[in-house]
Amino acid sequence: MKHIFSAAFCAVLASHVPAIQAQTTWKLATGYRAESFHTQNIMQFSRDVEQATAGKLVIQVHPNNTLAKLNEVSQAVQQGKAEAGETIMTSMVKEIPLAGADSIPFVVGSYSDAQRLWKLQRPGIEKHFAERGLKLLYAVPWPPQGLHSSKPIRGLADFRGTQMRTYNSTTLRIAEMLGAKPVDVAMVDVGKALSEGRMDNMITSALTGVENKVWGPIKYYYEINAWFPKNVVFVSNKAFEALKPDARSMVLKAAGNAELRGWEASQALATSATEELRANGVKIERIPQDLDLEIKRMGEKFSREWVRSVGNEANDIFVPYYLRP
Ligand code: PCA
Repeated sequence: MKHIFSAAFCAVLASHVPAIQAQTTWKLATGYRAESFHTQNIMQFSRDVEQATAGKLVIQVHPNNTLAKLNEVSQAVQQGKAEAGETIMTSMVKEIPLAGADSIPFVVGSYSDAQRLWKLQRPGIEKHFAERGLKLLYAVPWPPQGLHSSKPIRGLADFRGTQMRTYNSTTLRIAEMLGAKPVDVAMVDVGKALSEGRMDNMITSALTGVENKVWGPIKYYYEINAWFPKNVVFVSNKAFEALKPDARSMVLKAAGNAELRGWEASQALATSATEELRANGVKIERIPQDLDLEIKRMGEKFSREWVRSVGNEANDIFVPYYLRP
């Protein structure tokens, strides 16, 4: 009886072979670790898509710069090396200056500000992505960017000549403004760079500090809430358009859910990561008021430079951003 059942089962399977052959696989490249909350969210997105499409669309996640380096992910997708990808949006500022709105210091001070900015920025970003053959799926912010340092920071002079870790052209410009020596270190190499004495300080989230176990070399963390950079997940238009319409809408629905889930996770981690730094002996301090004013002034200078270089598109998002409560 068991035998007959399995024979029948095999016959059913065999009759489904054409459907199995119609399976599509997308490779998704990211420069962040598999354990990162962004990557975990992508993996959930991939499972949701697989389930919704009954296995017809499989998204294979290639984390940790294995398929393409973080700053090259968008080119890799444009060139067809991967169908989909995730990168930090500011890694695309050279091609898409509007993406730089994500790391202008002291414009966005909370998750609700970050939501407002994203709503205003999204149509322009979608347009620029489309011009490059990319379809934007969703974006999720990192927790707010704070200052990690091996030495206490009491004034601007404490940055001068220090080795400041940078992760994109904006953090590079900020290091220059502070008179520090910029050192480009990928997120996944921060722990190594610290133990080798290649960096003294960095502006990034408390979470990135936790994920790289920076305690030891890093002794101070200042919650300056400088900006909320977003990671963006996208697919090549060609791969997206090759799907049947129902699968396309399933992908977009799963992407919408991934965006909501990601923003919630980011916000929860913003608090827990700072507490974890503290529990591991990092001193959580406030920067002195006059230094706070000075770096805010520097932020304004940076914004002016940015608005001037981007032009109308920058005004299109910042005028309504500042006018609406
Ligand atoms: N972590 C990433 C980008 C922003 C963040 O919080 C990094 O440090 O590279």
